[in-house]
Amino acid sequence: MTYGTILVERKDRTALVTLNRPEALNALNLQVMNEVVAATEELDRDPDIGCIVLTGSERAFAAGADIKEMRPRSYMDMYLSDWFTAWDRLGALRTPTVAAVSGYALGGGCELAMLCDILLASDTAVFGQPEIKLGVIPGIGGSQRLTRAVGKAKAMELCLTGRTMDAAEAERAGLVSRVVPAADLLAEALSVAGTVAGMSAPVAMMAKEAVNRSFETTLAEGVRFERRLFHAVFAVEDQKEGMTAFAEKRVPVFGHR
Ligand code: CO8
Repeated sequence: MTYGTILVERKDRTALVTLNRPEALNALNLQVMNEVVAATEELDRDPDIGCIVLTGSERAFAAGADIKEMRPRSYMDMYLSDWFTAWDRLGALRTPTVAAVSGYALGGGCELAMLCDILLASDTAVFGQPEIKLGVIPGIGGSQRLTRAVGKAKAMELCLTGRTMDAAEAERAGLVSRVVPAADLLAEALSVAGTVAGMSAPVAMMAKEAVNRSFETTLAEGVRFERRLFHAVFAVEDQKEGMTAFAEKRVPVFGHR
């Protein structure tokens, strides 16, 4: 399938989805949303894909939702179309995802990065929720996910003043897992994705599900959920393979369902 605003490439068990609207710094319009969701859901259904990397350009991961597209909309347009609700489906993918962020990740761009499971940043990355400067607020989960990621103090300041964070501050605050030089970002993201894709696919899905559950529930319920999943991995052949390979001092070969 070909798309107008994204590029999709596959390499071994990983897939790379690149936002490709350079003229608008990858601003997220409806077409981008529909294409990213369609492409990633197709990849999610593909048993040969074990991890998906989402990236933009060196200048911009995404400079936010498309302001020009939103500007004339009425309340009824937004409410009745449930504007941007499809982005939730990206967060619901079962295949692990990696955001490789270089340059601007503002507004919806920051929210898009936070919808991914692992967030790697280049040293040029800039994060923020500057919607307030446009007279609006975050609308793809930014007020919730940023607060969970960096805490109330910083999230409140970013959402109320529109101030942005550079990569070093984002790493200190816990928003990103690592910062790498811009020239190495994609290779590093694909390497991380390759590592994840080399694990047992069902077990990686369970690990992802368990970590994500921590955002939704109490500690006691989350630990209980984790324990039930932990018990469940003993029904996956890859558990035998992983532990047998350790005992036999060899590299495990996963892929047993
Ligand atoms: N939307 C539309 N077009 C954009 C956007 C955007 N978010 N960002 C940049 N562009 C366009 C510019 O208009 C410009 O186009 P043109 O050449 O036709 O004028 C082109 O991209 C290049 O941009 P600049 O010339 O502005 O480049 P600079 O290097 O001077 O500045 C910035 C880069 C600082 C990133 C600047 O472009 C900027 O401030 N962009 C807007 C950032 C922003 O406010 N993002 C938040 C948007 S609102 C949002 O994301 C809400 C999400 C929730 C919605 C949910 C609804 C339910």
